Amino acid sequence: MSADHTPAIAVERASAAGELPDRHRPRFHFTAPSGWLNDPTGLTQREGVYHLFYQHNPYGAFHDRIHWGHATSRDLMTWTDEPIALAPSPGPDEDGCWSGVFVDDHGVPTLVYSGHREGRRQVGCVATGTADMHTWTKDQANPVVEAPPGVDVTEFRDHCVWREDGVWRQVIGAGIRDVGGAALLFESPDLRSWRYLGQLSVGDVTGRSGLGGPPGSTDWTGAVWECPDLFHLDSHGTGAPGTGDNEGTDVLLFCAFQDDAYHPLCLTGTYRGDRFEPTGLHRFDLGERAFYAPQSFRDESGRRIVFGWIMEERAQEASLAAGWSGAMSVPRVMSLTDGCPTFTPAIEVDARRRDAVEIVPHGSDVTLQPGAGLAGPVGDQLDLEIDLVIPTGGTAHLVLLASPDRVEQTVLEIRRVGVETATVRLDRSRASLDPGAWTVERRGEIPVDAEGTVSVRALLDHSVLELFLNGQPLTVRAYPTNPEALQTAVEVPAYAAGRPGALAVTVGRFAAWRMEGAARAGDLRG
Ligand code: DQQ
Repeated sequence: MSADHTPAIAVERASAAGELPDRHRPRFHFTAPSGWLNDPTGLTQREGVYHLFYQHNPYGAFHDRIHWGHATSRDLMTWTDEPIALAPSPGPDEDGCWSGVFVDDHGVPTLVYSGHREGRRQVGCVATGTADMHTWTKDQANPVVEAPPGVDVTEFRDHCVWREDGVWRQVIGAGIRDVGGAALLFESPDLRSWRYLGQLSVGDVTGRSGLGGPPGSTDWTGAVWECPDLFHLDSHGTGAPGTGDNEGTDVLLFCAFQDDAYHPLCLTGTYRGDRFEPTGLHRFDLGERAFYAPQSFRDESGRRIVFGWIMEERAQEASLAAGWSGAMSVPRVMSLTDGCPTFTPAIEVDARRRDAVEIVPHGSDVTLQPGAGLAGPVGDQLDLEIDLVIPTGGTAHLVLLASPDRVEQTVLEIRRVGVETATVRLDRSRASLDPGAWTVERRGEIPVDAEGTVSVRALLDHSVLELFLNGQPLTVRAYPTNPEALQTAVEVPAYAAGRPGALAVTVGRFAAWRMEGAARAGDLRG
C-alpha cells in the first residue's frame, strides 16, 4: 500500500466499526463494509482465492472519489475485506479510480483501470501489485492510453484486456458522436504503449439498422458503451477472446448508457481479426439497471462467472441515512442454451441453504385452478425453486415480500403467450408504501419448452431479489415498509387479462430454503 492510500483505509475501518442497522441491507450478497459500492472490477481467481475488487467510496453512500475496494474469498460467498487497492491521488486519477480489470503480466499482478479527473475525459492507467495483492503502485507512465485522435469520441473508459498471439489486446468502452456506443480496439507489447487498431464493434444510436431497438427500448444499444467484456463461450467451457474453435460463440458484453439507456446487453457472434461480427443481441438481465456494469472471468475450474452491481432503487436520502449503497450480485455461471446466453447461480450459492421445505415435492404435481394459490415460506432471506407448467394462454403469479394484508407485495406475472414464449412482468406498483421506492415495472420474454415449463429460481435477500426464469435473470429491488411483508406464494389469477377464462397451472415442484447470511467472514448476523 503506497502512502497516498493509507488515509482511505483508516476511514474505511472506522466506518465499518460503526455500521448502521438497516433491514433492507442484504445479508448473503456482498456489500461494502460501509459507504458506496458500484461496479465489480478486476475479477480473478489465483491459487484458489477469488478476488473481488469493486468501485467504492468509503467516505459515504454516494458516487464520489471512487476507490478500488478489495475482498477475497475461497467459496465466492464468504468475503474477507482486504486493504483498499487503489485510491485517487494527484495525477490522471486524482478524482477517481474507475473501472478496469486484473491481468497477470508474466507473474506481475496488474490492474488496468480508468483514471478520472473532473471535467475531463477518462484515461487508461496501470498499477502493479505485490504477490499478495495488498500493495499496488501506480505506473509512472500513466496515463498509458487515451481516446484516439480523429475519432469523435464522447466518452472513453472501462477496459477488457487479454493476451493473444504474444501481444496484449484491449477494448475500451466509448461513445462516438451521432453514431452510438463502441468498443475500441488497441494493441500493446507491454501494457504501457498502446496502438489504436479501430472499432471492434459499434452500436447504432438511432436503432434503425436492426442492431437493437429504437431509443427508449429495452435493447436500445445507446449512445455510449460502458464496461465492455469480450470472451469465448462454448459447450466445453469458456476462454479469452480468440481461444475458441468453430464451436460456440464469441460474446461482447457491454452496458448501453446515456439518456434513457442504462442496461447491460450482449452481442453473440464472431471475433476475428480486428472486428466482431454480431449474429445476435441479447438482454443480459431483464431488470435493466438493477443489474449493471457486469464483469466476467474464467475461474480455475473453467467456469465463466459473472458478477454485477445491484444498484439501489430507492431515494438517495435513504441510502445516505443507512450509510451504505449497492450490492454485488451472487456469482452467476454463464453458458449457452440453443446459442443464447443463460445463467444460473453458482453452485456455491446452494451451500448457504438451510432448513429445506418441500411445499410441493418433485413428482407430486399440484394443479392450481384460477383463483387458487399455494402459500410458500415466510421470509426475506430465502432461496426458492419452483417448477411451473403453464398452458398456452395461461398465467401464473409469483408473489414475494407480501404483507399479511397484501397492502404491500411484489408480483412477478408469467404469461405463456405462445407455444415457446412466455412474457414476464415484474409489478412493483404495490411493492412499498415508501414514496421514494421505485415502482417502475420490468418486462421481458423468456423461452419455454413445448410443455410450457417455467423453472423459477428466486433468491430473496432483504431488498435484493434475483430471479432466474428458465435461465434468464431478472434482478430488482423492493423495500416494503411493513416488517411483516415476508409472505411468498404462487397464485393463478381468477381472470385472464381482466376477463374470465383463466387456465389452471400445474406446480411440479416448490422447494424453499432459508439462506444463511454472512457475506463477510466473521459476520454472525445470520
Ligand atoms: N462506473 C465506473 C465507470 C463505469 C461506470 C465509475 C459504470 O468506469 O463506466 O464508477 O457503472
